[in-house]
Amino acid sequence: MASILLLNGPNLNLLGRREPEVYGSDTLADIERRCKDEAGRLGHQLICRQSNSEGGMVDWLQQQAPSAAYLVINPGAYGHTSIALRDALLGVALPFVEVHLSNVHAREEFRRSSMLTDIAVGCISGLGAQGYLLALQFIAEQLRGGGSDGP
Ligand code: CA2
Repeated sequence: MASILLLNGPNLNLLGRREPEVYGSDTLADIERRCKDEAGRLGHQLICRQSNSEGGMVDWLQQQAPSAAYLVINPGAYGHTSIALRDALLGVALPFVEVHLSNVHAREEFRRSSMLTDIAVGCISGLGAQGYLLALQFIAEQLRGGGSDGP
């Protein structure tokens, strides 16, 4: 059994309460519960965190990464802007999958650029909350010893 981290960034605590047409109607608690269930079904432990602050995300990654095998991160808007988050991910050297609920390529131009995608193992965007579950299934396959569809 491995520990997998799930980190959600700024404003994702508002999920389910506003903009359901963009981000779906699940709350963050709903998503975290489904992800924990899925991780358990796959034989792993999932540790969840949401932070509205860049420093809070960096601190949590530095604390948790040494005992974790993989990370799923929805960096929220910091994915488009944060060199600090990029540096933290490079610094902890934890493989990660970047998830976005919405299709960032079908929205405003500024959402198309990412500070993280080129250092991620992969990125899922636009599949709603299912994106987190697909990321966990991919990670479980990687932890099992490779998988045929991975890098
Ligand atoms: O699609 C995603 O998951 C995003 O990471 C969400 C971020 C956005 O800045 C990224 O470009 C794409 C925004 C999260 C805001 O979440 C809210 C949820 C409900 C109501 C208002 C905001």
